[in-house]
Amino acid sequence: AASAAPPLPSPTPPASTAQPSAAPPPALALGARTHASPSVRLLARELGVDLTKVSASGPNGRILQEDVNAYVKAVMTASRAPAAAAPAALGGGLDLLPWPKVDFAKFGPVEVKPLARIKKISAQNLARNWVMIPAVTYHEDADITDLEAFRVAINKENERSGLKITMLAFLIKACAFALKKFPEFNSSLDGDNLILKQYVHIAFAADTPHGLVVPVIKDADRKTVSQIAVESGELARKARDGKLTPGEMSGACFTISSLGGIGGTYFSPIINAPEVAILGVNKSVTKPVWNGHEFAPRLILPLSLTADHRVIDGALATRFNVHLAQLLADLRRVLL
Ligand code: CAO
Repeated sequence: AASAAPPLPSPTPPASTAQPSAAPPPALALGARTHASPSVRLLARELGVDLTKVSASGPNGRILQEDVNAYVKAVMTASRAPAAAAPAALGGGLDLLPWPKVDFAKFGPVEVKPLARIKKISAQNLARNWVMIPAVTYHEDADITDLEAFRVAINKENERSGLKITMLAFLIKACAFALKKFPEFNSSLDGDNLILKQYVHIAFAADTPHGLVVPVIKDADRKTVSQIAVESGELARKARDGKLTPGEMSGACFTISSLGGIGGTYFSPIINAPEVAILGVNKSVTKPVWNGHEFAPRLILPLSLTADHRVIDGALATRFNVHLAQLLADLRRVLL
């Protein structure tokens, strides 16, 4: 299940409120470019600092010399802290074996291809989220027969205007509604506190030639499905062109990772910390469903919800899933 994850690639803009205070400052959001003067770049090179991991405090996101110094200081502090706080021998550390070093060329020809910058940042976020979040994935099927018929009819009506409503837009709207009903899903852990957000910003994973990025639809609860369709289309286009700004990739409360245009049945997306849940969606298929008298063909959308068990237990997660499936089965429920 982990293999398909990523969502979220957690291309998580890493500003996690749950990070220990000794941790290095948050890195740049995915897609951001580093701005720094030649002297600061030289200093970073001398100290072996990767500028993409340094928080900028200068104008227009420029990285200053003191930012590099602060980063180095934080790394040094963090590297001492865990040893003192949680010695591996006491079970607090992961105490993992080193990564296997294999000379693959001994077994046949190979090609070495450096990871793209987005993939490198995603990898670090994913690894942290994978080991730090006790996550469980819950599956549900939503009957979207009527919703898809409605979507097709509306798109036909709007053919001339060019407005195309996607299933993703309906999913974002339904999730926004469900997040308001289940506020724990719209929260973040901050130490012993749960931060409940009174805004509903929903991110969606967008596949691009450079890697996965996660643009955010702000205030999705206050937008119409048409507005969400237009905005998500524009954000996905910007993502593909590598033009998303850090602001367009930050502030998310919840993420949707839709593989519906590709296929699949179910998967286990990785939560994008400091969010507490993520919804994975695969391709809808027509299945025979017993209606009490006979098997009827229904269009079924597979949902995979991964939730942080520290905040959301199995009963709550299943209630959320059932509610979401009911909304998608009959979106008139959002009017109630
Ligand atoms: N079931 C069946 N068909 C679906 C579907 C679903 N759940 N979701 C989309 N489709 C269809 C669409 O209707 C569209 O068909 P038409 O061209 O006939 O209208 C086709 O699949 C392509 O859709 P799409 O995926 O390009 O568009 P979208 O609006 O649904 O999604 C976006 C936009 C940005 C989410 C998508 O382009 C993308 O990048 N998806 C990948 C995300 C990803 O990689 N997630 C995994 C992260 S974990 O590693």
